[in-house]
Amino acid sequence: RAEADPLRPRFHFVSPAGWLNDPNGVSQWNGTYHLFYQYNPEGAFHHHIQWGHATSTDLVTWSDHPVALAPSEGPDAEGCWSGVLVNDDGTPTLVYSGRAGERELACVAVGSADFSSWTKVPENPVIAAPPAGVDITAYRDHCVWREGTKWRQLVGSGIRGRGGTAFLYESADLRAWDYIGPLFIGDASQGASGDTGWTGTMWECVDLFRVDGRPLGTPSSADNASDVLVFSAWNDGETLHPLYWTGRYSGDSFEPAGLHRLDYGGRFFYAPQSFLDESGRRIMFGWLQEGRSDAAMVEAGWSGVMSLPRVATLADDGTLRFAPVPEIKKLRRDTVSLPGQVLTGAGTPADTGVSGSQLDLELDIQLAPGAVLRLGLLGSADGGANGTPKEETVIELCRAAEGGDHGTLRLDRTRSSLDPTVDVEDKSGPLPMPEGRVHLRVLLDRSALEIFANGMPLTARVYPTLGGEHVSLAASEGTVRLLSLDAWTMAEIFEGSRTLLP
Ligand code: DQQ
Repeated sequence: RAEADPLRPRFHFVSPAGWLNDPNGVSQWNGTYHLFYQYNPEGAFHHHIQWGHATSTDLVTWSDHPVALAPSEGPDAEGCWSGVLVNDDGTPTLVYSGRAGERELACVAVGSADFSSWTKVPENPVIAAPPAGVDITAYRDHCVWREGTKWRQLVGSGIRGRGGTAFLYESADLRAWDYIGPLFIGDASQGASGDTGWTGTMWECVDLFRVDGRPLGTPSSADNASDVLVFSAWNDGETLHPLYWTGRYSGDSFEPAGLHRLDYGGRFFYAPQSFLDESGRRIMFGWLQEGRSDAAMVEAGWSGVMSLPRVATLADDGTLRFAPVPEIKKLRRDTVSLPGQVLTGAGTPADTGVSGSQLDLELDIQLAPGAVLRLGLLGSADGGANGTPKEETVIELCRAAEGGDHGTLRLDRTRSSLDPTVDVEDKSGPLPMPEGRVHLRVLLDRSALEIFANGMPLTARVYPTLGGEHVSLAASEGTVRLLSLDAWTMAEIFEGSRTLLP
């Protein structure tokens, strides 16, 4: 059933069956990439969560492996929630949140050298309780790293009435942990949008790293914004969006410099986790959650998509930029290129000759002040009243009327589906565009859509019902110079049917 679903992605990683959420234990080990994920093979709902496991040698195609962790009697009886993989002097070791009695505590499992079997350590839970005397909202998920001769760990949490936080711990052996204190405490009312609750009552899946690839805690040069703390803002049960603080981690605390949105798709790129690969790239995966109802997910038989791996780099302004790993280009097949041309607001849409629902598009564009480029995807053949397709998902690039280097990236999903039960909320965010120039990359994979405009990501889900595949391009305002457009259909990464691994 799931395999036949036309909305199921074909070149993104999805679980063999049932439910998938957060990426876990993302890493590279002797050349092989490992992706673990929150998994329920029993059905497309979040329950009795296990750790699915897949490996890759190229970050493009994936091989399934048996489940690495499953709940068992004890501190993870109700679920093996999110966590990380670390290299403990050659031994692959998982640090994760065991769930039992509706609370989560840190647990550890050690792997065999070939990653095929995992043994939970007798010391579990390795941290017996959250810090005493603090009124916490929740407490789970782990970021673990080596610093000097010790291990350090962050556990995501929140302090009631104050805001999200991450508690810092230290250990010599990953088994016995000393509590140090909160790394720092966010202000729940603080935020890029000024909205109350923007940073959440709790920070899920905290991920602290140095963007220059050097180990955390090593002294750095004069610039004071080289550390990044990624978290997923969670508001009393509601998944809000991924955010990051730039700042400086030193000693036992983090001095924040700025707060930023990680992906303009908000909750559609949730619970990201990153790692440094053997070539020194900071690679991040995120969970593309669904925008359809619980009942529709169960009915479909599958839920959740893993993002394509994306590389994070630091821009001159001290914030992050992202691009899908170049390896993904291996999947490119038939290509269509459009000659450079000028599009004007009054003119008819350009005939792209591009169609498909599994596409990689690359465009270089120059926008005049006030101009708007409109790229339509998944357009249905039959038109509505005014001749526009009955269904269409529209990406817009808008340059500020006064010109300059600023504009907006917008995803208009309001006509993306005739199904009234799916999420079609608008998504948008500010887009730096030096002198009106934009490099736009769009990866469309059935219901999964990843957009990168000058490195600013916007990830979302769309649920067309009419099977439309038309790609349209037009200037809806002002003058847009299309410098180049190249499009490819993308190959599938899973051939035949996958075995449901227990
Ligand atoms: N999902 C996990 C938690 C995490 C949340 C449970 C984020 O560990 O906080 O599946 O999506």
